[in-house]
Amino acid sequence: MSNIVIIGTQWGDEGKGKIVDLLAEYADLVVRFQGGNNAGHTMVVNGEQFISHLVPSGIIQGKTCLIGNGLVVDPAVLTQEIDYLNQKGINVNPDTLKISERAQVIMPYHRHVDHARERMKGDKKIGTTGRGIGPAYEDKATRRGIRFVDLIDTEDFSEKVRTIMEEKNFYLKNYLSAETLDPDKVIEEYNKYAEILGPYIANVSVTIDNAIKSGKQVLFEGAQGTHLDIDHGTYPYVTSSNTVSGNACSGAGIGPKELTGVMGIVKAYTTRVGEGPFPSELFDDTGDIIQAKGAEFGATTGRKRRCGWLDTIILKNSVRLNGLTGLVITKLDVLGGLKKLEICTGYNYKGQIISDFPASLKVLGDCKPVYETLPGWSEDISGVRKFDDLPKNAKDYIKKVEELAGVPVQIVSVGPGRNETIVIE
Ligand code: 2SA
Ligand code: GDP
Ligand code: MG
Repeated sequence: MSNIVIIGTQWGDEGKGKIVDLLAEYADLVVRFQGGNNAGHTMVVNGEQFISHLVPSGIIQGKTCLIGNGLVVDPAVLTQEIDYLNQKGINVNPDTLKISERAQVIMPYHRHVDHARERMKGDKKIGTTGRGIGPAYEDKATRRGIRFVDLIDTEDFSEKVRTIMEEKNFYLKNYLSAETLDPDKVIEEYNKYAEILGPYIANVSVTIDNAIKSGKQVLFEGAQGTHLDIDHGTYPYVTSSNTVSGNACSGAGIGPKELTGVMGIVKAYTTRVGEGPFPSELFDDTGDIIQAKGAEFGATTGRKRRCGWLDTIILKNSVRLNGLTGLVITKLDVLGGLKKLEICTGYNYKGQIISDFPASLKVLGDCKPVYETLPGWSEDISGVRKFDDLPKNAKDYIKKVEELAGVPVQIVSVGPGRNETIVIE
């Protein structure tokens, strides 16, 4: 390993947390570079489950974890998460966790605006996580955001918050018919976070640069998935950050020549949480079986995830957009027991076969998946640790994914536990 980026190839929840935790054994630093506490990354070690929203998944392996400048961070959630992890015996302190001074701070009005907008949109809602992610990135882009370096400058912070909140309260009240917020209370609450989190704030870009220069290995942890990317996803049904591998550079503050590989995590089937098109979605018993067996519920909001067959149009889009050098197939165990498995290999759009992911949601909405059918397997594969010990049909499924993607499958995950893993030599 050297400096590898871990990316979700689908619509998130591919099992990035598990794989980052697994690979963190070989890393010195683990860095998040985008998103916020919309993410929910699950790790299971010796039967114990950990869910992290902001702290990189390398923390369980005791690695130094960095929150890059590209994130929007809710300090209320981060302080709670630090406490939660420490209570579980994981050592989180200013030596093991650093927050970029340039990361954006999620404020209570971001959450309020997120909720109120979704409410107003009714059935046209995006299905956001309600964590204020979009409004925080919006303020960053319009240069009204507050960064961690601003949070700890308490005098300036109060002034900034008062000015911004005049506008926010006007907007909340008059445009969104939502509750307004008291700036004094917000300032008081956030001054407490500044005190707690102050020692964690650092120049993360310099920390990474120094580590790379001294021969250390860095793992970059993507959140959400490629098709939730603000530029390349199913816009507007996307999140508000770039989720593709290229953003590991700008969101962590390093140059592209430092990256040595990009590993794409692909769930053996497809899931999506929130609204938006999903060509291979299943609305039948098979979809329900996968949802139940895969325990497909949002790790942040608890929402039921929509389920469907593996879509290799999406996978190939991810291969190109992220420059994938390797694949990890997760949740292969979940497909066990299904008589036949479908893999989407093309879209039929009004009688024409499309093999590139369309930008227009109208076109995507009219695309019917073209499937290749493969035989399933009945065995429970969760105890398998070697590729050769898998049932033939499971091996054929993996080889088919590899052939369609044109990228080698390096790891197969057969259960949520760290050890429920097959490394392909
Ligand atoms: P947002 O909150 O503005 O980022 O929402 C915009 C869209 O992005 C989707 N999104 C996600 N999709 C999958 N998983 C995510 N994390 C959680 C998880 C989700 C949960 O790990 O399960 O618990 O509901 C995540 N975060 C954002 C979101 O559903 C919208 O479609
Ligand atoms: P992330 O956002 O990509 O980190 O994924 P999530 O943690 O939101 O969702 C993945 C879920 O699948 C979690 O509950 C994991 O514990 C679980 N999981 C990961 N890999 C496997 C696997 O190979 N098999 C099974 N059955 N569950 C898995
Ligand atoms: Mg998740």
